[in-house]
This record gives sequence, structure tokens and C-alpha cells, in this order.
Amino acid sequence: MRINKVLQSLSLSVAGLAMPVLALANDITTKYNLRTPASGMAESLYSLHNWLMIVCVVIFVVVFGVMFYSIYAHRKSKGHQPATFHESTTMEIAWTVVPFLIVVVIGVYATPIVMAQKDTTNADITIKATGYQWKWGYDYLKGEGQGISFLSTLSTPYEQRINQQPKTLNYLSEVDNPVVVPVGKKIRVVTTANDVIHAWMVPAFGVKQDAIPGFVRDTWFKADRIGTFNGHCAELCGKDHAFMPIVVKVVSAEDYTKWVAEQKKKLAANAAPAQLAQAK
Ligand SMILES: [Cu+2]
Repeated sequence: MRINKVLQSLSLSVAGLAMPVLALANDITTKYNLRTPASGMAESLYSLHNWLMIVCVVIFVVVFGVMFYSIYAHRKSKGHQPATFHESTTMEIAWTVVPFLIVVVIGVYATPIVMAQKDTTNADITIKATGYQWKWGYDYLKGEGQGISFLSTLSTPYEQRINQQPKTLNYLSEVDNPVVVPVGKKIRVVTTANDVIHAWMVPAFGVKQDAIPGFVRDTWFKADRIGTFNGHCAELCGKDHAFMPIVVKVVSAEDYTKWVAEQKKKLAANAAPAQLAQAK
């Protein structure tokens, strides 16, 4: 009887413990971990990160475990005599070979992912992202939407920054003209800059590429679901570095075609007065 009661209260306390533990696990995966991946590449980076984190934690626990155990168990006050295995060849080989093997295994796992990140061939759409102090310019260079060009600036009201208005959910992560791309298409992003070094980063796509004045770099992503994803300039670029966010709207193929038609109309409307002026 008594054992039953003990077991019962034990299982209750375990259940009571499980709730906060589950909540913490949920926080770790959502709040403190990398963004939820929205592309195959981000998925690979996510698992690479998780595996390497496990490897690091195991090494950390083993090394510090041995160290603290040795300090405690072999302390001088217990009269412990130091070991005398100076210049032990076995030890020297072991502590060279083991870390080397760990690095090789990590390299074998990571190299194909890094190679894939650099493979910008066969893109469906090419977009040039130009960093300015402090906004982004986008030019659709190739593929559906070719010729579209606009600037993308922060749309969070200044009053929110100086605490005169309550901060909204998308505080400092919203822009007037987001980049629009179709879902499931390979988008090549060519990055460059007009003044200082910026960097184009969208964590959910696993993309981060420096935008350097006078140089052209490229990266790519293929979003695997519809939604709005954001990132920020990831290279300290001056006083308004924090105020040049990146917003990418991933839409269906049909919605993308519609958006392209709208943008083309806008471009034509803007071009018409200029042509008229030229004709005069
Ligand atoms: Cu910047």
C-alpha cells in the first residue's frame, strides 16, 4: 500500500516536472534556436547546427568532467602523488589523432552543404540586391519579372523608435516594398553595395552574403513555403545599420505573375511622363 502511494506521488511530481521541462524545450526550439527553416538549405544548416552542438556538448562534458573529477579525487590534501608518465607516446598520439578524426568527420558532414550554398547555377530568377546607407535596392535581372526595380526602406514609424508610440509586432522588421518571389523556384541573389559593406541575410532561407561596393557576390535560396520572411543587414554599416531590414514575401506562382504585371504597369506609368518630356 505504502509503496503504491509513494509511486503515485512520484509519478505526479514527474508529471508536474514534465510540464515546465516541455515548456523549456519548446522555448529552446522556438525562442532561442535558429529560425524555423523555410528552405532545404536552411533545413541542412539547422541539422548541421544541432549535430555539432551535440558533439560540442559531449566534448565539453567529457573534458570538464575528467578535469573536475581529477582535481577533486587527486587533491593534495588526500596525499595523492602525481603520475609520472612524462612524454608518453601513446598519450601524444591519442590527443592528436582523436581531435583530428573529430574535425575530419565534421568536415565530411559540412563540406557538401557549403558547396551547395555556393552553387548558384540554373536559377529561375536573378535579383540584384544593392546595399545603400541605409536601405536596399532590388533589380530583377533575369527570369519572370525582369526589369522590375525598386528601393526597399524601413516602414516602422520613427515615433516607435523614440518610444512615443507603442512598438508593433514587426518593429524594425517591416519595409515599404518587400522582395516578392515565387515559392519553390531557385532565386539567385546577386549582392553588391553602393557605399560601404552591407550584408544580405535571411535566416529562414539559410542565406547570408556580404554586399561589397565594387564587387559582385551571389547566393541563392529556394523557399519551400508561402509566407513573409525577414532578415537584416548583417554587416555593421553605419549609424542606421539597425534600420535597413530585409523582407521577402514568398507567394504562389499565380500571385507572383499578378505582382509582376502590377509592377510592370507601375514602371510604365513612371516611364510615360519621361518619354513625353523627351519627345518635346
Ligand atoms: Cu547595411
